[in-house]
Amino acid sequence: IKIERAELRLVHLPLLTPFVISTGTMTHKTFPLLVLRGEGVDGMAEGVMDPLPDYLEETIAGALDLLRNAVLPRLVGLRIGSPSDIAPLLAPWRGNRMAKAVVEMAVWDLWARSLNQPLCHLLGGVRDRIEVGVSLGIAPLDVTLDRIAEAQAQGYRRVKLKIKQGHDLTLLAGVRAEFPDIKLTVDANTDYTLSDLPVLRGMDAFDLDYIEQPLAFDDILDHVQVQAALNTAICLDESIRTAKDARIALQMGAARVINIKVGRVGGIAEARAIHDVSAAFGAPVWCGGMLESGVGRAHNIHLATLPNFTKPGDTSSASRYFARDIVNEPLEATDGLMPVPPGPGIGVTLDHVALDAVSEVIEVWTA
Ligand code: OSB
Ligand code: MG
Repeated sequence: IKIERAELRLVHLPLLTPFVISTGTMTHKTFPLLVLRGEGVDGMAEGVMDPLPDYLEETIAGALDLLRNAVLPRLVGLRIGSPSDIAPLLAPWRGNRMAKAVVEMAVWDLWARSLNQPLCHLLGGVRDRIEVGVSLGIAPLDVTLDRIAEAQAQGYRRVKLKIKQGHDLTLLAGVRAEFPDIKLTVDANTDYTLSDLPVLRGMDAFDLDYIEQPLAFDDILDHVQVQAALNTAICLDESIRTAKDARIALQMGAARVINIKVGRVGGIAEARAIHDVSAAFGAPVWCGGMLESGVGRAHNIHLATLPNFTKPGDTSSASRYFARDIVNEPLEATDGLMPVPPGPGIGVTLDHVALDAVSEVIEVWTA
């Protein structure tokens, strides 16, 4: 397929509820959206980098610069036989995996649509709906208890609580007093250090399925010490950018579970490689989220149909995040199961009226 046109937009979508994690508060989801066209079909993807580098190093400004100046001018006009054909365009540039993922994922969607195949079929997915839970931001105990009760009533398969220093063991005791049996996890988004080992060890008392990313975003080695000191499994998110990172982390015992976010690791090829190396180590993976719009959400759902995604992911109903999404298809879970949107590619189409109201076109390239 020949890539005939690329349109890069910046989308600014208000969140229904501010999302609070240890590193800060999000009130809007701002992201670059890339739409590629070829042979009469559109392929699309969104970026998961933030306005400021508070989750990982990449920023929206940096990503737009790389895409506009280095990648997209060379992508448009290219004829590809499969998504791996764009690798030479991305390989020269160091890091910037979130920016690269936007391009790679849009090419996969375009390719799948040109073949009239759902993306999950081309990936080797093994299910047509995925198990999902909710990720609950930092809030007082009473608010958290109400949110858990609501998630339980809606059938979500696990609850992940955001924690930070000083908002951890007491919160967990309060939650376990009300909900002794729910599948529960916590995510520290890097807020602890090795000197907090006693607090982390205290979490063993709460029957957590795993503790996500307790230490620094660029650490693997110190997590080995945490994992060795705890009964609870450690899950790595920020620390894992590549299949090599995953291999080293699992080999050294830094974690027993991996959170795969396709937008974090540079795209579908790297996400599959992380999935495969984790399976080889007998380590389950699950699909994380970055509060994506329907475009990124649909990509996540398709990826999570791969066989080793055996723990519930973060891809909950779009209506939990946004009053109005930018895609036409509702992405809603029932009984904790999110159906794969059917149809070619990622299975969703842009709602252009909704999109125009919340976005600006940054640049368009044509062959
Ligand atoms: O660490 O998983 C994370 C959101 C923004 C930044 C980091 C994270 C998250 C989430 C939200 O946990 C998951 C979701 O509901 O999309
Ligand atoms: Mg996380």
